[in-house]
Amino acid sequence: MKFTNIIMALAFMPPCAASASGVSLSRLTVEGRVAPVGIDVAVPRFGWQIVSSGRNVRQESYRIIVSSSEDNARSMVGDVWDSRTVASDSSQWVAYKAAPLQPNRKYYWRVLVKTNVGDAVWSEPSSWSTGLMSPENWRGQWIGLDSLLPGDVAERHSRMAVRCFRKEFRAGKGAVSRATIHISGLGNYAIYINGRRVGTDVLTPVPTDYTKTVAYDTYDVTSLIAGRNAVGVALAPGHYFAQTQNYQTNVRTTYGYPKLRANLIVEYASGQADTIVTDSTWRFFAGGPIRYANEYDGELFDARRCVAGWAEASFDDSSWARARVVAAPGGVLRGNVTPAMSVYSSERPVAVRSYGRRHIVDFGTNGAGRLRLTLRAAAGDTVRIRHAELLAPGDSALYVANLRSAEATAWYVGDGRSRRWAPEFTYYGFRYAEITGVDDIGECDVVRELIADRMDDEGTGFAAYEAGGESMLNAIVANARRGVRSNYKGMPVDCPQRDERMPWLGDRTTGCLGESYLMDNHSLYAKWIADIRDGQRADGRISDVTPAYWRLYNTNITWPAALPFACDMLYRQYGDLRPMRESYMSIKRFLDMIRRDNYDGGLVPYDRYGDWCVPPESPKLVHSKDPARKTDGRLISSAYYYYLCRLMQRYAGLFGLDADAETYSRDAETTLKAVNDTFLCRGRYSNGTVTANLLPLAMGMVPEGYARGVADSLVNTIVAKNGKHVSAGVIGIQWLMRQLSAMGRGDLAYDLATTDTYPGWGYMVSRGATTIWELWNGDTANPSMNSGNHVMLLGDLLPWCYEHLAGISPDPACPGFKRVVLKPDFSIRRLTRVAASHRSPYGTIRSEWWREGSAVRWAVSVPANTTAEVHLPDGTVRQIGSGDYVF
Ligand code: RAM
Repeated sequence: MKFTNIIMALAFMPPCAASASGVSLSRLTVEGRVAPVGIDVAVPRFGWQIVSSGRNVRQESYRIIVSSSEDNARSMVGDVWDSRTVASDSSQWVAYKAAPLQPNRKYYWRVLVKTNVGDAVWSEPSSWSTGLMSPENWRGQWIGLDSLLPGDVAERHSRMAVRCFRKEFRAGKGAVSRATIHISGLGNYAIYINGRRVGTDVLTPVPTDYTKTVAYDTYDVTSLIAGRNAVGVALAPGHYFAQTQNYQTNVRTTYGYPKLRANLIVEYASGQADTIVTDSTWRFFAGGPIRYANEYDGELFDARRCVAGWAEASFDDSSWARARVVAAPGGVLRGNVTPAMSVYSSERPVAVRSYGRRHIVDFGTNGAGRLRLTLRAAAGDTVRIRHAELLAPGDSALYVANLRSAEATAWYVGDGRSRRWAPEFTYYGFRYAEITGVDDIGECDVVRELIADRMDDEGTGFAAYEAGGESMLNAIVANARRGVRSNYKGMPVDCPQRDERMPWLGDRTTGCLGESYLMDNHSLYAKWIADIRDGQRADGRISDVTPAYWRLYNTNITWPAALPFACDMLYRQYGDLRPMRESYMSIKRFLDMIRRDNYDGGLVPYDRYGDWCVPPESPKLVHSKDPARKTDGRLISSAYYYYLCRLMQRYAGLFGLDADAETYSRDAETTLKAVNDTFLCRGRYSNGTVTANLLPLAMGMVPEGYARGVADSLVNTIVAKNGKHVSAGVIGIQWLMRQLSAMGRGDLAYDLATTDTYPGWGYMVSRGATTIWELWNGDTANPSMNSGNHVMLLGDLLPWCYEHLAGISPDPACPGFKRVVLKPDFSIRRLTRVAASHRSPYGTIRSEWWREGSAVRWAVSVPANTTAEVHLPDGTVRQIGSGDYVF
C-alpha cells in the first residue's frame, strides 16, 4: 500500500464519539479483539484507543463499566462492574475485577476517560460474549462413529467421506431473545441451521493437540431460529483423522475418527431457555457428496450425491443411522482462542491458456486457498483441478515435483445441474491451476479465494524509494506479506502446498516479530504459545513441530526457542505479559532439560539443524556440504542458550523471582566464557562464517576489546568473500540486518537486501517470485525440499525495515509502544524516502522521511497516551508527546 493511501485510509476512520476537546475513544477491545464472542478467559482484559489530533494528550484516569444489557450501558449503569475512577494512564490490558463472569452471556461495556485536555469522554458501548467458560457447563456428549466406513481408507493417502449429523427441535416457549451455539467438530466442521450456513469461518475449529485442548467456536444464531428447526453439521477429517495413516507412525500423529460436540442454547423473552445438545438422538449419514477431504491430496465432490434439504426441518431422515456416543478427544474445550480462518480475498485469473478441454489459469501471485467455480457438468462427467506454484518448462503444464506426494487436486463429478462450488475442507498453495473437463473457461467463472486467519492489517504499510523510483524492498515486503498470510492456518505453518504444512517452530523465532508489523498477530501467537505448552513433554522436551502432528522431540534448542521468543514478542510488541507469565515454568523446564541432557561445561553440544539452508555451493543442492559455509552447531546452540538465559534472567526479575534471576545470570556467564574460550580465536569466531561472527555480536557476547575486530571480520566476509550477498541460513538471517544497522553498516544491509543477483530476496523477485522461497536457490534446487512459499528466510528483514529504516520500535522499558523510539537509519545514501505506519495497541504510529537536497525532512505521528523519543539526523534526541510533527 502506498503511504499516501495509508494516510487517506486513516483519515476516514470514524472515531466513536468526540468531545469538545477533540478527544474520542475508539477500538474498544476485550483480550485484544473488538467485540469478540465466546471468550472463556476468567479475567478478560480491556483496551481502548484515544483519538486526538492534539499534542501531548495523556490519559489521567479511566472508569470502566460492564453492564448486563445495552440499555444499562447506554445509561451508564455498571451493574456487573463499575471500576470507579482509577487514576492511571493504562489503556491496554486492564483486567476485569468483579464477580465471576457467567457462561453464555453477552456483556456490554464502555469506558470513561479523562485526559489532560478537557472533559472526560465516554466511549460508545461495546460488547463481548462469554463461552461456556468451564467443561462442567457443557451438556450432552461427543457423538460420531469410531470406525471406518466402506470407501474410507486408512493408508498413507488417507480417504474419508464427510460425515453428516442432524437434529430437529422446536423453539416453543415464545419469542426467542437470543440463540447461541457453542460447537466443536473434529477435525473440521461446517454447520447449518434451517439450511443456512452459520458464519463465514472456514476450516473450523483451529487445530490443536486434541488430547490437551479442543478449540470450540461460538456463534450468535438468533436470526436463524424459527418455530420448527433443524441443525446440520458436516464433519471432515482435518488433522484429527490425519492426512496420512499407518505411515511413519513413529513420527506422525493421528487422533481418531471425526466427532462432534455442540450445545445450542435458545433463550426466550420469558426468561426460559432450551439447550439442544449432541447425543444419540442425532441422525448420521456419510453418503453425501464430499467423498473425501484430505489437506494434502484435496477433495472429491460428487454432485450426484447431494442430499437436498438435509439441514432443513422438513427433511425425512428415517433412512439415516443413529449417531453414536463416542469417547471424548481428551482435551479441555476452550472457547475461541483466536479468530477462525476466513476468505480474505477473492480474485479472478490474470491469464487463461486453453488446450482443448484443459485450461491453465494464472492468478499472478502465489497464495493459499481454493478455487470457486460455476460448473455445469453432465451426470457422471468429471472436472479435475490441479494446483501448482509453477509451470513446467514450456508453460503448458503444471510443475508439481515440489509438492512431493501431495496430490493437491480437487475433483468435481457432475449431476447435470449448474452449481457454484468450492472444495470446503482443504486448501491449496498455488499460483496456477489446471482445470480439465470443461469446454470453455469463460463459462465456468473461476475465482480464487485466499484463506487465512482473520487479522487486522488496516493502516499498516511500508514503502521505500531511491532516486530512480521504488526500492526493491517494496516488492520484497509485498512478497513477505503474501507469504505470511499464506502460512497462517490457525497456527503458523511452514508452507501451504506440499505434503507438509506443519507448524515448525524454528521458522517463527524472529519471524513472529517481523509479522507483527504486517498485521495484528497477537491472538494467533497467544494461541500457538498455549499449543507449545500443551505439547511439552514431562521431561521438558518440546517438539520441533507443535501441535506435534509430527512428533519431533529431541534436545535441540534453536527451534523450541520459538516459545520464549514468541512470549517476548507479545510483551514487546503488544505489552501483553500474560503469555510469558503462563509460559515461564515451561521455558524453565525446557532450559532445565537442556542443562541436564545437552550440556557440557557451559557449551550446548547438540544442535539438530545448524544454520539451516545456507546458500549451497552448487545450484542444485538443498543443503551445502561445504564445511566453510556451515557454522559449528555447538556455537549456534550455545549462543542461543546464552541468549535465553539472559532473557529468562530479565523476566525472572520482572516476576520477582530473584533466585531464578541469579541462577540464569550465573548460567549465562558460564556459557559466555565457554563460548569465548572455545570459539573466539584470532579476532573471529570459529571458522568465521557470517553466522559464527554474527551471533556473538548480536547477542552481546563479544568480550570488550574484541567487538571491533569481530565486526570487521563479519563485514569483510560479506563484502570481500560474498560480494555483498547473504551467506546465512535460517539462523544467521534472523540477526543479520539489525546487527549490520546497529554496527553503523545499514548501507551494507541495504545493498544485501536489495541486490537482484543470487543469493538474496531481490534475486527471488528478479526470478519472478511473488512469495519468499524456502531456499536461496529455490529456482534451481532439487524439488525434494523446495517450497516457493516459506517464510523462514525472511529472518529479521521486516523488523529491520520498520525499526531501522522507518525507525519505529517500542521502548523495551515501556513495551507495547506505550513509549515509542523513533530512530531511522538516515545514513543509507541510496534511500531518498521511507514511509511506514504501524498499528500499535495505542493507535497508528507513522514515520516518513525524505531528502531535500542535503537536508532530511521527517514527519511522524505519535498516538495519544504514548510518548516518543525522537532521534534526529543531527544526532540530537528529543522527547515528545502524542501528535503530528514535522522535523
Ligand atoms: C523443513 C521445513 C521447515 C523447517 C524444517 C527444519 O521440513 O522446511 O520449514 O523448519 O525443515
